[in-house]
Amino acid sequence: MRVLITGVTGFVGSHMVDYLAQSHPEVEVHGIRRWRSRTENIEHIQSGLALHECDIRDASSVRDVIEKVRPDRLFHLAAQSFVPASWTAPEETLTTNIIGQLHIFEAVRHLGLKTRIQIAGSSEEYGMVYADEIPIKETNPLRPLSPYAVSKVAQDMLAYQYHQSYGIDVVRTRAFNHEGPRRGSVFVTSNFCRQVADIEKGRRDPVIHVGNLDSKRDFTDVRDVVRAYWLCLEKCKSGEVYNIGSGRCWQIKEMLDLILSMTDKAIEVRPDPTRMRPSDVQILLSDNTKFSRETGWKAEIPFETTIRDLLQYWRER
Ligand code: A2R
Repeated sequence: MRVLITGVTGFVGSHMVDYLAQSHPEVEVHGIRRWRSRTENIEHIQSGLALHECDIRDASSVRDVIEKVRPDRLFHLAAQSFVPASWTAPEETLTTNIIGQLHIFEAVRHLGLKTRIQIAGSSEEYGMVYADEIPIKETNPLRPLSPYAVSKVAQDMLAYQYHQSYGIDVVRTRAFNHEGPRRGSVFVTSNFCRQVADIEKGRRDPVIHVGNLDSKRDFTDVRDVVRAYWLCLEKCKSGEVYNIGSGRCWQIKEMLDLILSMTDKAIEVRPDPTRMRPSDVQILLSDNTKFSRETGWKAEIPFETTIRDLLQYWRER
């Protein structure tokens, strides 16, 4: 079986390669990277990954790679993935995420391939969620609150439409927060861990700068998430959408306290207005019943382990 991973140099993509190497070594793994992509997340992978140069915003480059690889399965993980950046660069976010995906579908369609495609949507699609809608089911209205969230809703709907109109074999996922080693330092868990590691190394004063600590998130270890993505393409129904999340909620403040409990340093917590989002989602908690029922998946890695591994990752850098 040939698998193509877009976004293989990213956080999730690199863990997907690790998962395949460990649990499905028979799979032939291909990935795309841009010529300027940072490759630090995949530098530990010595063999078993074929890299192809491709920018998903460029239709011909996408078509060339898909024609060359002719993948049986495709994990579409490439994206402008950072919510705050979508406020400052909305056009780039929408183009990369929506048009990039369109190029993949068009290539598969015109080449007449039977590729099974996983689309990485996000809990951000739900956006504005009311108290009586928690935990969030797939049937919940989508009320996106950022350009990033809008791009993910569009990816989701485009996948639905290409399945309905052309029979493209696609499974849509809406993953809730996923964390672990290699998480970009712009994301909250990783950012806090990095600040603590820097304080431990004496690189900064013992002050941690934080944004909104009140919001609540459903955190899942990235290693559980990539296993879920694999199961999606193994077992899930074409055209369907699935929430992927642990179903456990942590307040950002609790997460910060957990990180602070793992260091010997006395650290002051200081609010930073620049870290507040224009409109933040107060609570995101998944109802993962649909996915668990169809695949038997459940999150296995405790959040404490995820945070410990993430902190260790920054300590070693
Ligand atoms: O920016 P790069 O060259 O380092 O590669 C990133 C890739 N990517 C692209 N690849 C090809 N053409 C593009 N125009 C393009 N723009 C971005 O997507 C990187 O390899 C990956 C994104 O990695 P992360 O930012 O670490 O995202 P993460 O957390 O792995 O998220 C995976 C998926 C995304 O669809 C998220 O929106 C979703 O899960 O939550």
